Amino acid sequence: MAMMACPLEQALAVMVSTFHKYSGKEGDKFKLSKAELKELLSRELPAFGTKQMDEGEFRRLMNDLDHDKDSEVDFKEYACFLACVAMGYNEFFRDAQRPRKK
Ligand SMILES: [Ca+2]
Repeated sequence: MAMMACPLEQALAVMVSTFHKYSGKEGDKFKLSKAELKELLSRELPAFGTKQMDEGEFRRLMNDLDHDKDSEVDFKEYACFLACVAMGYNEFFRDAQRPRKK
């Protein structure tokens, strides 16, 4: 597939395929359960720090992501979360590029 040569398209495809890699494990095939979300975060987004997250923090994160309160994270909720993470990265890079006193 020629289109896969473009990094941004590749990144979007990875976003989608990563969701399905975990959402299909148990329960609703198209939603992430709490356990699936936890596994996805710790394996695919280790920089996010879920390893150091305690149960309460993880529950709060899950609660924040689960906008429609069905106790699962659907693709839309996951996509919103990744957009938030991307915005966090953006701020990080922007701050890192700012001239700093040495
Ligand atoms: Ca939900």
